[in-house]
Amino acid sequence: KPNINSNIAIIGVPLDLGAGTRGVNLGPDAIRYAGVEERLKNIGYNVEDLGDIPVNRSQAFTEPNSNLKNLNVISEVNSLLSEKVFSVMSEGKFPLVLGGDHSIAIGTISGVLKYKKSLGVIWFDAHGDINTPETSPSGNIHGMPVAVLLGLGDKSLTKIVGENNFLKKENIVYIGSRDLDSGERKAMKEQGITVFTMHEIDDMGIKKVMEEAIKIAGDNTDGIHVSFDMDALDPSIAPGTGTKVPGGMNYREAHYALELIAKSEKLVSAEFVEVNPLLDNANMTGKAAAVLVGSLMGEWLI
Ligand code: EXY
Ligand code: MN
Ligand code: MN
Ligand code: MN
Repeated sequence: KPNINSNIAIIGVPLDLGAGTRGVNLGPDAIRYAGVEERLKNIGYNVEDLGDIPVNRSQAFTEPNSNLKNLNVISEVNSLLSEKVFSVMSEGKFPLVLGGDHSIAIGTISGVLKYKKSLGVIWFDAHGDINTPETSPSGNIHGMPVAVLLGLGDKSLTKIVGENNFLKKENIVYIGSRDLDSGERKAMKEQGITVFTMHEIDDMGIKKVMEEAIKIAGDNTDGIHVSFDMDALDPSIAPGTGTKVPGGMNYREAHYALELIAKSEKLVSAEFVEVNPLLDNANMTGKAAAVLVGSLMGEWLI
């Protein structure tokens, strides 16, 4: 095993209200049924599954034309998740969060930030997820978590992170981007965030990209969090996700990228999101997530 905390706590977040397409709430069980826990136990981790964060759907879809759809339920779920992640880390465990739509990164990462003040984040995604309610073309909050973590956007979301607790823009790095909105490009430029799009992966190769990404997220920080949106992968290997974009990372690029993070020995927490079994083919995407977790946690080491 690489030098990663050997006690893992799995937290499921069956939330799809941040997405425009239904069904990603079934993602945590899809990853569980793909055998993620057994995989980790086989390589020597102690794993406990803490079950799911409750999602109260009775208040959902009351404001379909809002530019912050389902804000109330999403804030509530993320507050609970943030507290859960913080308490898991305080108990000396590694939080492995299974989504759910990507809005749950607000809860996961804010929880980690309460424990590791200076955190680096590697964000694998076809998208930027850095819209604000003003720039969002959809009002879907899964397109906004990075903005919230940097302190931008609606108060009821940024307050979950906390005034003095925001992620630092120099500590986040994107991998696999290929579908950015114009407001997102502007925000990324203004903030000076490092973005390795698919072009850079083609150009530099995934090894070089990851070496730089691990430097940005890992040097002078208290550790690295991996936020892995399954739509970073090419849709041919991960069809079960709601916002597919052609031309994504191939199988070995994704695995090798996560293996290099394992090797860095800086990993402190992770989340895998946007698995939608309703759009999938025999749980291909849930299985892909479970196997990627293995690579991130050092399953490839002999
Ligand atoms: N950028 C688009 C929006 O904000 O609506 C699409 C966002 C998709 C977000 C997916 C989960 O990464
Ligand atoms: Mn995303
Ligand atoms: Mn995405
Ligand atoms: Mn986007």
